[in-house]
Amino acid sequence: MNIFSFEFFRDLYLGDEDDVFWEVERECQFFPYQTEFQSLAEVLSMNQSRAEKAWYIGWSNCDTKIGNILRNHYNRPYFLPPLSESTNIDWIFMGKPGYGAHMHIDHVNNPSWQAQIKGSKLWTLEPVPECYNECRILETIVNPGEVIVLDTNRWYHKTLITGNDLSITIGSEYD
Ligand SMILES: O=C(O)CCC(=O)C(=O)O
Repeated sequence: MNIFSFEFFRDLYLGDEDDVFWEVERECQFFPYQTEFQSLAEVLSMNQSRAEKAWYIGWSNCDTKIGNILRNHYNRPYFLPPLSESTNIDWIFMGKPGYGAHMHIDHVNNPSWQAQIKGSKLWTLEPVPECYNECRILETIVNPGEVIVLDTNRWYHKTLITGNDLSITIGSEYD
Protein backbone atom coordinates (compact mmCIF):
# COMPACT_ATOMS: atom_id res chain seq x y z
CA MET A 1 0.00 0.00 0.00
CA ASN A 2 2.99 2.30 0.43
CA ILE A 3 4.38 1.53 -3.00
CA PHE A 4 1.55 1.62 -5.56
CA SER A 5 0.71 5.18 -6.62
CA PHE A 6 0.02 7.05 -9.85
CA GLU A 7 3.74 7.95 -9.99
CA PHE A 8 4.76 4.32 -9.43
CA PHE A 9 2.72 3.16 -12.43
CA ARG A 10 3.87 6.11 -14.53
CA ASP A 11 7.53 5.31 -13.88
CA LEU A 12 6.97 1.59 -14.35
CA TYR A 13 5.30 1.91 -17.75
CA LEU A 14 6.82 5.10 -19.10
CA GLY A 15 10.34 4.50 -17.81
CA ASP A 16 13.14 4.20 -20.31
CA GLU A 17 12.25 0.75 -21.62
CA ASP A 18 10.22 1.73 -24.68
CA ASP A 19 9.99 -1.85 -25.89
CA VAL A 20 8.24 -3.00 -22.70
CA PHE A 21 5.70 -0.26 -22.97
CA TRP A 22 5.06 -0.93 -26.63
CA GLU A 23 4.20 -4.52 -25.78
CA VAL A 24 1.77 -3.32 -23.14
CA GLU A 25 0.12 -1.00 -25.61
CA ARG A 26 -0.24 -3.68 -28.22
CA GLU A 27 -1.48 -6.54 -26.10
CA CYS A 28 -3.17 -5.30 -22.96
CA GLN A 29 -6.83 -4.43 -22.55
CA PHE A 30 -7.55 -0.80 -21.72
CA PHE A 31 -10.87 0.54 -20.40
CA PRO A 32 -11.28 4.30 -20.88
CA TYR A 33 -14.79 4.29 -19.38
CA GLN A 34 -16.15 7.81 -19.97
CA THR A 35 -12.85 9.50 -20.71
CA GLU A 36 -11.31 10.45 -24.04
CA PHE A 37 -8.12 8.52 -23.33
CA GLN A 38 -7.17 6.01 -25.99
CA SER A 39 -4.32 4.32 -24.20
CA LEU A 40 -2.66 3.83 -20.86
CA ALA A 41 0.26 5.91 -22.15
CA GLU A 42 -2.04 8.90 -22.55
CA VAL A 43 -3.34 8.49 -19.02
CA LEU A 44 0.07 8.16 -17.43
CA SER A 45 1.42 11.17 -19.27
CA MET A 46 -1.54 13.52 -18.76
CA ASN A 47 -0.72 17.07 -17.68
CA GLN A 48 -1.74 18.74 -14.43
CA SER A 49 -4.81 20.51 -15.82
CA ARG A 50 -6.17 17.24 -17.26
CA ALA A 51 -5.39 15.42 -14.02
CA GLU A 52 -7.60 17.85 -12.11
CA LYS A 53 -10.65 17.00 -14.23
CA ALA A 54 -12.72 13.81 -14.09
CA TRP A 55 -11.15 10.52 -15.08
CA TYR A 56 -11.47 6.84 -14.29
CA ILE A 57 -9.75 4.07 -16.23
CA GLY A 58 -8.67 0.43 -15.94
CA TRP A 59 -6.25 -1.90 -17.67
CA SER A 60 -5.03 -5.46 -17.57
CA ASN A 61 -1.31 -5.91 -17.35
CA CYS A 62 -0.22 -8.58 -19.76
CA ASP A 63 3.48 -7.78 -19.77
CA THR A 64 5.44 -10.47 -17.96
CA LYS A 65 8.30 -8.22 -16.84
CA ILE A 66 5.93 -5.68 -15.36
CA GLY A 67 3.79 -8.45 -13.85
CA ASN A 68 6.82 -9.81 -12.02
CA ILE A 69 7.59 -6.38 -10.61
CA LEU A 70 4.00 -5.91 -9.45
CA ARG A 71 3.95 -9.30 -7.77
CA ASN A 72 7.05 -8.49 -5.75
CA HIS A 73 4.68 -6.32 -3.76
CA TYR A 74 1.80 -8.67 -2.97
CA ASN A 75 0.86 -12.32 -2.46
CA ARG A 76 -2.30 -14.35 -2.91
CA PRO A 77 -4.92 -12.98 -0.46
CA TYR A 78 -4.54 -15.03 2.72
CA PHE A 79 -8.16 -16.16 2.82
CA LEU A 80 -8.09 -17.94 -0.53
CA PRO A 81 -7.33 -21.68 -0.31
CA PRO A 82 -3.61 -22.51 -0.68
CA LEU A 83 -4.25 -24.40 -3.93
CA SER A 84 -6.13 -21.52 -5.46
CA GLU A 85 -4.16 -19.89 -8.23
CA SER A 86 -4.44 -16.34 -9.46
CA THR A 87 -4.06 -15.91 -13.19
CA ASN A 88 -0.89 -14.11 -14.15
CA ILE A 89 -2.78 -11.08 -15.45
CA ASP A 90 -3.28 -8.22 -13.02
CA TRP A 91 -6.16 -5.81 -13.36
CA ILE A 92 -5.59 -2.25 -12.21
CA PHE A 93 -8.24 0.44 -11.84
CA MET A 94 -7.45 4.04 -11.05
CA GLY A 95 -9.31 7.33 -10.94
CA LYS A 96 -10.84 10.21 -9.12
CA PRO A 97 -13.70 10.55 -6.62
CA GLY A 98 -17.13 10.87 -8.20
CA TYR A 99 -16.38 8.49 -11.06
CA GLY A 100 -16.34 4.74 -11.57
CA ALA A 101 -17.39 1.92 -13.83
CA HIS A 102 -20.92 1.72 -15.30
CA MET A 103 -23.24 -1.22 -14.46
CA HIS A 104 -22.22 -4.31 -16.42
CA ILE A 105 -21.58 -8.04 -16.22
CA ASP A 106 -18.35 -9.70 -17.31
CA HIS A 107 -17.63 -12.67 -19.52
CA VAL A 108 -14.36 -13.87 -18.02
CA ASN A 109 -13.24 -17.32 -16.96
CA ASN A 110 -13.17 -17.07 -13.16
CA PRO A 111 -14.20 -15.06 -10.14
CA SER A 112 -11.83 -12.33 -9.08
CA TRP A 113 -10.50 -10.50 -6.07
CA GLN A 114 -9.72 -6.82 -6.04
CA ALA A 115 -7.63 -5.10 -3.35
CA GLN A 116 -8.22 -1.46 -2.53
CA ILE A 117 -4.79 0.20 -2.28
CA LYS A 118 -5.79 3.84 -2.02
CA GLY A 119 -9.11 5.70 -1.83
CA SER A 120 -12.51 4.11 -1.24
CA LYS A 121 -14.85 2.51 -3.73
CA LEU A 122 -18.57 1.89 -3.48
CA TRP A 123 -19.63 -1.34 -5.23
CA THR A 124 -23.26 -1.88 -6.21
CA LEU A 125 -24.06 -5.50 -7.02
CA GLU A 126 -27.25 -6.52 -8.80
CA PRO A 127 -28.25 -10.16 -9.18
CA VAL A 128 -28.97 -11.62 -12.61
CA PRO A 129 -32.68 -11.37 -13.63
CA GLU A 130 -33.32 -15.05 -12.86
CA CYS A 131 -32.63 -14.31 -9.20
CA TYR A 132 -34.62 -11.10 -8.77
CA ASN A 133 -37.22 -12.75 -6.53
CA GLU A 134 -34.62 -14.29 -4.24
CA CYS A 135 -31.66 -11.96 -4.31
CA ARG A 136 -31.40 -8.33 -3.38
CA ILE A 137 -29.13 -5.51 -4.52
CA LEU A 138 -26.03 -5.26 -2.35
CA GLU A 139 -23.89 -2.21 -1.71
CA THR A 140 -20.55 -2.12 0.03
CA ILE A 141 -17.73 0.37 0.36
CA VAL A 142 -14.25 -1.13 0.04
CA ASN A 143 -11.63 0.88 1.94
CA PRO A 144 -7.82 0.86 1.70
CA GLY A 145 -6.46 -2.47 2.90
CA GLU A 146 -9.68 -4.34 2.14
CA VAL A 147 -10.30 -6.89 -0.61
CA ILE A 148 -13.56 -7.65 -2.40
CA VAL A 149 -14.05 -11.14 -3.85
CA LEU A 150 -16.70 -11.38 -6.51
CA ASP A 151 -17.88 -13.48 -9.39
CA THR A 152 -18.29 -10.68 -11.92
CA ASN A 153 -19.84 -13.17 -14.35
CA ARG A 154 -22.83 -13.65 -12.07
CA TRP A 155 -23.34 -10.26 -10.46
CA TYR A 156 -23.98 -7.11 -12.43
CA HIS A 157 -21.70 -4.52 -10.87
CA LYS A 158 -20.90 -0.84 -10.94
CA THR A 159 -18.46 1.24 -8.92
CA LEU A 160 -18.14 4.79 -7.64
CA ILE A 161 -15.08 6.33 -6.01
CA THR A 162 -16.09 7.96 -2.74
CA GLY A 163 -14.19 10.25 -0.34
CA ASN A 164 -11.45 12.63 -1.45
CA ASP A 165 -8.57 10.44 -2.53
CA LEU A 166 -7.49 8.99 -5.85
CA SER A 167 -8.57 5.35 -5.96
CA ILE A 168 -6.12 2.61 -6.91
CA THR A 169 -7.09 -1.07 -6.94
CA ILE A 170 -5.27 -4.13 -8.11
CA GLY A 171 -6.69 -7.60 -8.55
CA SER A 172 -6.74 -10.83 -10.43
CA GLU A 173 -8.98 -13.71 -11.41
CA TYR A 174 -8.44 -16.86 -9.38
CA ASP A 175 -9.61 -20.45 -9.46
O1 LIG B 1 -13.06 -1.61 -10.19
C1 LIG B 1 -13.89 -1.09 -10.94
O2 LIG B 1 -14.18 0.08 -10.85
C2 LIG B 1 -14.57 -1.90 -11.98
C3 LIG B 1 -14.17 -3.33 -11.96
C4 LIG B 1 -14.95 -4.12 -12.94
O3 LIG B 1 -15.88 -3.66 -13.51
C5 LIG B 1 -14.59 -5.49 -13.21
O4 LIG B 1 -13.65 -6.01 -12.60
O5 LIG B 1 -15.26 -6.09 -14.07
